[in-house]
Amino acid sequence: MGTYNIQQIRGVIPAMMTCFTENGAFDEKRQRSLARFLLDQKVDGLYLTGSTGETFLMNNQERKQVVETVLEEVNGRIPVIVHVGDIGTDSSIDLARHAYEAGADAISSVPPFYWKFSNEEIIGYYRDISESVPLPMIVYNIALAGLVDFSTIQKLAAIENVKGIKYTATTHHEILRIKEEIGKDFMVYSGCDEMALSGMSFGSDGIIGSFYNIIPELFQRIVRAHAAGDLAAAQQAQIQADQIIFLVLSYPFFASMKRILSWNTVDAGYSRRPFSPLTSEMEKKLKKELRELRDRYQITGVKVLEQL
Ligand code: MN9
Repeated sequence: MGTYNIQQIRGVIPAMMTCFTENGAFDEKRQRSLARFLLDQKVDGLYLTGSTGETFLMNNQERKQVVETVLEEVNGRIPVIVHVGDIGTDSSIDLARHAYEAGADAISSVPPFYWKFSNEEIIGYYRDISESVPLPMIVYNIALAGLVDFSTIQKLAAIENVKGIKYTATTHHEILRIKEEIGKDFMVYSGCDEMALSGMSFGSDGIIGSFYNIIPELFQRIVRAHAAGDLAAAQQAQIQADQIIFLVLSYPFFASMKRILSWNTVDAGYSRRPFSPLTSEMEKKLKKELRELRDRYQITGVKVLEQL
C-alpha cells in the first residue's frame, strides 16, 4: 500500500535504471546511490523495473530486490510505480502482490508479448492482474511489446483499477483522444523522451522515460515552460535534450547512460548481458562528443555535463 493516489503522480518520472556490478550482479549499494541522486535532482516520481530497468534480464527474485531497495531508500518522499509486466499472468500477479506489500503507489505492465495474443487475451491479462491488488494500474503501450489500439485502450480503461497509460508511441493524437473520449482523469504519461514537449502539448500529465535518469533538468525545464505557456523556452530545452538523446542512442544505450552518470555524479554501475558494455575508446569519444554538444548548444545547468 502506497502513499500517493494516481492523480498525484505527474511530472518528470525517470524509468529508473537498474544498477549491476561489472560481473552483472544486482548492485544494491549503487542502486541506493542512484535513488538518492534522483531524489536530489527533484524528480517527481520513479518508475521501476521497466524497459530501462533491463527488467526482462532479471528473475522475479531480483526484480523484487530492486523494488524493495528503492522503496526503502525513497521512503515515501516521491511516488513509486512498479512495472510488473511479464509474459505470464501468474508471474505478473506475483510481482504485483509483492509491489503492493512493499509499498508501491501504482503498478504498470506491458501487454503479454512474444506470441501474438488476441485483444481478448490482453484484456484478460490486465483484468487478472488488476484484480489481484488494490493499486492503480498503468498500461504500458510500447512497440517493443506490441502496441494496443485505441479500442483496446478503451476496453482496458473500463477495468476498475486501470487508471492510466504510459504512452510510448509517436501517435500523439491518441493522447488527445484518450483525454476526450475516455476521460480527463485517465492519466497519460508520455514515453518518448525525444517528444516530451509534444506529449505535454497533447495533454499528458507527465513523462516517464530513460533520459530523466541522466538529464532530468532539461525535461523539468520543458514541463515548466510548457505549463507557463513559454513555447520558445520549451522548444529550446527539447532541442538540447534531443541532441544528447540521439548521440547517446548511437552508443550502447544503457551502458552509456550509466557511464555518463558515473563520470562525475553517481556511480551507476554497468548493464547486463547481452547488452554491450562501453569500451574505453567509446567512452572517451562519447565524452568528447557530449562536451562539444554542450558547448555548441550552450546547454547550462545540467549536472552530468558540468564537469566534462
Ligand atoms: O518508454 C523508453 N523506451 C525504451 C521509455 O526504453 C524502449 C524511452 O524513454 C526511450 O528510451 C527514449 C529514447 O528513445 O525515448
